[in-house]
Amino acid sequence: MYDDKIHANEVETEHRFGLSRRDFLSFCAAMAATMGLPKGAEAQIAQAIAAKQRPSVIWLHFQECTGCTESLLRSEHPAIEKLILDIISLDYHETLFAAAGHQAEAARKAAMAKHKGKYVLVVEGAIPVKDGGIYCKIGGQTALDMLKECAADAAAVIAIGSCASWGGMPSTPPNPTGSSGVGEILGKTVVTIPGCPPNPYNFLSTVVHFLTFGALPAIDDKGRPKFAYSRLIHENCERRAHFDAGRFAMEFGDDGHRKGYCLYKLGCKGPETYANCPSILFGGVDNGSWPVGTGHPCIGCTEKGIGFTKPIHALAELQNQRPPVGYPRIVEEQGTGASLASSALLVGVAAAAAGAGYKLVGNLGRDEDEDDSGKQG
Ligand code: FSX
Ligand code: SF4
Ligand code: F3S
Repeated sequence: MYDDKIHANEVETEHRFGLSRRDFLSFCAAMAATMGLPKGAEAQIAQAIAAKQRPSVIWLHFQECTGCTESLLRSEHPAIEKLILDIISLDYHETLFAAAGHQAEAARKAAMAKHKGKYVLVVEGAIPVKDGGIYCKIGGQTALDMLKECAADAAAVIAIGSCASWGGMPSTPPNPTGSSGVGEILGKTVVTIPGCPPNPYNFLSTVVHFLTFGALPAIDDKGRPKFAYSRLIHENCERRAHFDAGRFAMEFGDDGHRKGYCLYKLGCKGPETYANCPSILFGGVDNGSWPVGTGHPCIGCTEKGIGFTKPIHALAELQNQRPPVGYPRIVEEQGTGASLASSALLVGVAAAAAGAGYKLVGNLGRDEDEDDSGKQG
């Protein structure tokens, strides 16, 4: 239950976050739902945030486009400035820092010394390792050295974005600078939040989990939080009914594309990509969207070996490809091998998803007068 102590702090909390108590609790409930936590966890989250134990965060930027930070700046629940000022203590961030040059580097070193063993290190961008790492330097120091230095005394390391997770876009073959992910350089498992850009709610949820439980969330064998990366895009896609029925867009802008047909024949990698994009959307669950929702095939940006790596075939080749049989069934979880196909279980899964606040989207583009015989695969 909502704790008395927090209740007493209600006015202060409203003041701190610029949120009403109701909105603050809604935010906590949304975080709990995103992480798939049991009922009651929202109260723990509210307590942890209200207790003002702000973890020190040092945020490094290497080879990247700053899209990770940009996507975080577009999060709404709460807005980034609330996150920065009230949930974490952002002690070093090159993009958002007013300080520059020696002043900024001094702030980083001071934060590292003051919070030794306790700070959270967030890394955005890949790290070039070729030729001693000379292809990315900050303040005269290679990214490689800076990463190792900052990771040595961190309580936890989070790699945000596909670049930091496994090399991402800068590692696109032939990868001339040897762009690599944080985990492979440090030689240990770090929490990765891949995506180009990653969904800001997955990052927020990971930080809130650390704040609430003093530990990072359960991860898969690629370091990704299971709460966000256990399901295939293909499982929750609003175009899935069209895939199953063999209705495909064959060209951008054609009749099938306008009707919201499946994008598989335009190169969609949703059937082999694990992420929660269709469930939590970008820009907010209420009015947000996601790549496939806007008509662009998923390029598999969360998956090493798919995003920025697998060749995008010529359209003619894609149009002729036949959906392979044997894709994991719709309620199969990553790595479990479980196959739960009965309709009763499907109904249960849908109900659970709805209970968790996930938006279940319907059969997009199915107009009354729609011609089902349209483009067929
Ligand atoms: Fe950019 Fe981040 Fe892509 Fe990389 O996101 S959105 S290139 S994952 O490191 O800034
Ligand atoms: Fe699957 Fe992509 Fe088609 Fe959606 S658009 S049903 S993810 S292949
Ligand atoms: Fe990336 Fe595909 Fe989601 S391209 S953002 S994993 S829909």
